[in-house]
Formats: sequence, structure tokens, C-alpha cells
Amino acid sequence: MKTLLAALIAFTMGSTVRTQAACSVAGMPPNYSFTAGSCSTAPGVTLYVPYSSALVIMDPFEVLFDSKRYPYAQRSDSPWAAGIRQGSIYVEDFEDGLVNTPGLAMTSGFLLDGSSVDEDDGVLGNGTDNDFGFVYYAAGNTHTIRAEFSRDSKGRFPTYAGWVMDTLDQSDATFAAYDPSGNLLASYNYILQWGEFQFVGVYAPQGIGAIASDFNQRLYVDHVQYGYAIPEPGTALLTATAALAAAARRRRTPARQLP
Ligand SMILES: [Ca+2]
Ligand SMILES: [Ca+2]
Ligand SMILES: [Ca+2]
Repeated sequence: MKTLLAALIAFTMGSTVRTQAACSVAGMPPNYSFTAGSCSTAPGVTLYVPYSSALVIMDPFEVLFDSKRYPYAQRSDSPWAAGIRQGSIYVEDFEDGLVNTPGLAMTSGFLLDGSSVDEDDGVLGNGTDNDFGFVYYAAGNTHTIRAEFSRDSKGRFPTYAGWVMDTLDQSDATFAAYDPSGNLLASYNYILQWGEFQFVGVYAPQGIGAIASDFNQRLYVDHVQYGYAIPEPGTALLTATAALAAAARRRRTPARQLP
């Protein structure tokens, strides 16, 4: 039965399976392993994408795709939030009107005092139209926003790099990452919808020299995030498990009788 089901799934997914095979995607919750849009990654490189679809099997004769997208309203919505908290991932939110986090240069697009990530005005949930703050913006004949990274004091390029994107319209958007020599590490093409920021990023152990987005309408970029490490979720889980086990041991140990 399992074999029959697997064959049915393979038949239903068809060529899309081959697209996914060329693309390594992470950062999504369990059971969301399939990305909407098209993508490619170099060996060892992982994309973090804002859309994904899960394969939902209702019964052997009904197989559906459930699409979902991941809005970004604050730093804690980042798949790299643990790295941001511990300081190993930088965030440039442009709110001081400057591009001044270490090793970052914005080389295409321009600063705009406009519609920012929700948390940047200090009020969560007040809607896109009321979210004031600085973003990076491009439109008209300049349809690219690009960030370039330089080596840190230890000679390293970042291994994580990404940002959040929003548009005023619906836009064909491309996110791409390049190594320090300009070779393509990863690309992701999708339809960017108006109305909320979404995160797109890449992990590349060989180092990232630049990220860039092309699109055919107006584009906002905010919260440029890059760095060298995020804490392993497994480490935190193991620590918690060890603490629980120690607590259980303490409970099992009878209190020492006083003489
Ligand atoms: Ca901002
Ligand atoms: Ca700044
Ligand atoms: Ca807000």
C-alpha cells in the first residue's frame, strides 16, 4: 500500500519534484518541505523562503497542496531570531537613516522614509499604511536592490545573509546570492504580493559576497540580516532535556533525613 501511495504522490507531483531536487530549502515548519516558485542552489547551500506548500493526503485518491506564506512583522519572526538574540547575526533596519552595521554596503537602490517593518515605529499591529520608518527602495528604471558584504576582522565573509521584502503592487521577484567571486550561490523566483514583509535568505558555508533582488514593480527591502552562526535548535533542546532529567533525578532522590 505504501509503495502504491508513493507512486501516486510521485505521479501527482510530476516535474515539480525535479525542481525541488535542485534546490535545498530550510527554515520551514515540519511537513512544509515544498516551495512555491522556482529555485536553484549550489551544493551545500540552503535557501530560506517565504512561501511553501505542504502535500496533504486526504485519501489515496485526493492529494492536495496547501500553500502558506510567512509574514514578518518583527525580528522574532526571522528564522535566524536565535542568532539575532545572541548577537551573531546583524540586523540593519535603517531606522537611524544610515547603512552602518559592520561590513555591509547597499550598492543599488536608495533610502526612503516610507513604509517600514511593523515593529520599526515601536507599535505592533498598526497596519502597513501606518508603519513609518526607513526602508531601502527601488523603482522606475532601477529594478535592483543589492547588498554587498566585506570580510570581518577575522577575514570571514558572512555565511548567512537575507532580508525582508514588500511591494506596492504584485511583482515578479527574484532573490539571488553570490559568493565573494561573484558566482551564483542560490536563486529564487516567485510572485511577491503587496501588503506584508516576508523574509528571504540564504546559508552558504563558503561565504556570501552579495545578495540582490530584481523585480518588475516597486520594491521595499528592510531588516538586512547577515552573520556567521545561529545557535543549533538541537543544542537548546538537549540542554532543556538535560535540565528536565536532572530535575527528575532530584525529585526521585529522597530528602536526606536529619539526625
Ligand atoms: Ca526599517
Ligand atoms: Ca543603521
Ligand atoms: Ca508598526
